[in-house]
Amino acid sequence: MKDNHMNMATDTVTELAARLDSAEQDRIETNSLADDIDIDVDAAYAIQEELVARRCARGENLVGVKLGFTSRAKMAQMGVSEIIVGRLTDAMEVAEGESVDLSRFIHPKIEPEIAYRISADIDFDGPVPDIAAYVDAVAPAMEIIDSRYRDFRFTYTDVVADNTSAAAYAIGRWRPLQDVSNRAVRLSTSGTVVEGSTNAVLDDPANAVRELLEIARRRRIPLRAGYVVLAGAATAATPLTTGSVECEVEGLGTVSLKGIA
Ligand code: OOG
Ligand code: MG
Repeated sequence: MKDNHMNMATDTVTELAARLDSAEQDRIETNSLADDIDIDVDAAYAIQEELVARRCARGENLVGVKLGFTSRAKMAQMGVSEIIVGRLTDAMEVAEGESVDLSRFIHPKIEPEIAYRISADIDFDGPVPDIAAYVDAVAPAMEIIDSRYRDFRFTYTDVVADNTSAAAYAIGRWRPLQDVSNRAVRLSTSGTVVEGSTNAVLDDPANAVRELLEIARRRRIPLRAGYVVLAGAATAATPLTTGSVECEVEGLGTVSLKGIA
């Protein structure tokens, strides 16, 4: 039986968040929530918030946000064509060059990203500020995504509820905020090289930050000084296996990590 509520009951939100949380902690994929229940986008964000609250209750701290499906390559790969926002915690951070134990994940993939750093708490009730007023730095980055759904198959609301597949991320050296449009991007793993351009992200990754402000205002997702923002992958994601991975963004340098068994 499908359950369809305009405003999903709190216990249903709690139950679905617990299901995704267990999938992540036990590394056992779960079925699409859409197989059992109809959830709308508001309910999906409520589940995401509850899921992240559970992580914070275990001692993790919010350190940023991430955007998803800001490039056609990602939309085409996953069949979702609307921008999504997820939360990053300190437990997801991988220091530059460090090893990552792949047994933490179910079926990890890696993708090239641009990271921006928020420099001031954003007041959603004030006028929309210029990007330079609230972002002070930019860096090459990589994101490890790990859907908690079977075979990485999900609907739009599923992936929002699952904190947009967020699993881990690495950030290279911060540079002062600058125009990073039209830069070549290359992600090399032991077996593959994927190449693209930062223009794949909404013509300029800075536009992803502008979009974020809109969505965060609408959804009341706080954006605080010091937060990291991942603008969304410029290319399709690649399976993450053991060995070194490096992402190079023209003019911004590189960021690397090492997958270990
Ligand atoms: C969802 C996350 C998408 C991006 O950069 O577009 C994302 C997924 O593909 O599992 O992080
Ligand atoms: Mg991503």
